Amino acid sequence: MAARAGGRREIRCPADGSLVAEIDEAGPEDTDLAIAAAHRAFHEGPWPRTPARQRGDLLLRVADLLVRDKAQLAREESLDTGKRLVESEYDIEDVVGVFRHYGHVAAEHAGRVVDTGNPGVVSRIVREPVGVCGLITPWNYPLLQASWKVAPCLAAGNTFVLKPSELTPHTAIHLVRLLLEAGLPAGVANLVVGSGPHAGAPLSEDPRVDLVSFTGGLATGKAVMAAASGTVKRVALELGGKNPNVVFADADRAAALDLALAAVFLHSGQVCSAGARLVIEESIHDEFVDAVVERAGRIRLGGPFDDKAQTGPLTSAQHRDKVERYVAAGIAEGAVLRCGGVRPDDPALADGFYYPPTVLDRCSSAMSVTQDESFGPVLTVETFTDEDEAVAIANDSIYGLAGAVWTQDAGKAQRVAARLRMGTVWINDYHPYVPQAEWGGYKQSGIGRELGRAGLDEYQETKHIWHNIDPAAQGWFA
Ligand code: TXE
Repeated sequence: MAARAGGRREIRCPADGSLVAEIDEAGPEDTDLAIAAAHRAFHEGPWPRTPARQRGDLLLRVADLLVRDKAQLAREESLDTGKRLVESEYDIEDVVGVFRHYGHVAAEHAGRVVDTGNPGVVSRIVREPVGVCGLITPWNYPLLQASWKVAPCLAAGNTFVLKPSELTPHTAIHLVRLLLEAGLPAGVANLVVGSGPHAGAPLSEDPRVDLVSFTGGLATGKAVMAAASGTVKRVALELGGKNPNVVFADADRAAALDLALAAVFLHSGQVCSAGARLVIEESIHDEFVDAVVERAGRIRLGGPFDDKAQTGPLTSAQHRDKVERYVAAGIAEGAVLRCGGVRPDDPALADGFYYPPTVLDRCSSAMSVTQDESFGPVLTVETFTDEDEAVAIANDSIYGLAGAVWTQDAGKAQRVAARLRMGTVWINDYHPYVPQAEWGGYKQSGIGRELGRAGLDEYQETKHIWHNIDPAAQGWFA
């Protein structure tokens, strides 16, 4: 329905500033209506009481519809984000995988029976939906981040209000249409498209919302958590990271080099798990970093439909300004700029928010560039001389989302992986994930987990039902 708030917002493609669409802008009154609908659907509608197997079947139908609409969805995602079409296509395939996964596991975690030692008692632990969920998602992987929340939320029998980033709403709109086409009852899925402070903030505050799941920046995550405390909501947060990619001298150099570039420059660094800190053994620093710089300098920038482009623009002018300030701060603190660091002068890129792959060498954990998340194509380089120092540098962060270790010594790889305080550790790899495995952060990277079994648990309450089949007076106060 049209937004009551009455505002309009232009969505522009970050690759060239072209107008993608002008859409209604929701405000607090729209979010209020959406929460009311979700609340009604939860307490009066059929969805929470629908057998879990049927809920799973609906998710599998949604997966099929996503496959049917893949080309259109990928195009929408690329126009909103500016990312290469091929990357959007990969993203949609991942989204399909997430819906399939939760479609299959929806009925698997029904609970358990507890042995009370009394055959006259049946004691059961059952899993129930949490209630009305507020789902707030960012602009870097718009549909993928939404799927990580929407699929388990529905599998568990909840209703929701989804608030996608105001910069990238189109695939969320498309997804909600597909949910309805697949047969989701009215009022279960609700969408508000608007700014965080206006359309999003009520989701953390409203007493009718039982859970808020947020993916975005640390500062906003803290605000969401503080606002949610007023009604003691469940809170799930994924707040990004400053992720170390630790390379030992005995690593497979060709693979480590290749993945060190992909770790940080994929999607121009706008990835929560980006390997933005190269932590490298001093003895191979010169050779390895020279090669990184040489290859980073050859990465070709371009828009979504440029077949030769290898990465795209940043999401907005403000975000590019942030990345520029971050690089300037690093240089002022003593980092050595090895490549990038200035906007491209190619006139073909002039209307987009492009920023080149940038390498800052000779950094240390004391610098802001190794501590603050740039969320741009900026690699910092730090060195170590032994295993303990590598671990200490890698863990020297308020974040703990992900990291990698590269070595051909399996014992060393496992020792280091065990000592890294992060939710995901890759050994001799970077970036892969599967929907069966949990994703989330230690420390200030967040609270809770998405994906995997824990990703479903987030959306379930746990109830203990004690059934005394053969009651008898106890005489306690006889
Ligand atoms: O994120 P915000 P921004 C990091 C990255 C980036 C920084 C800021 O470092 O530079 O965050 O990006 C909604 N109540 N990440 O400002 O504000 C907002 O509308 C409720 C990491 O774009 O966190 C959007 O839908 N919602 C990250 C969502 O929050 C609010 C991905 C995320 O926006 C709100 C993106 C409020 N008061 C950025 N204010 C990751 N973890 O992957 C805003 N929002």
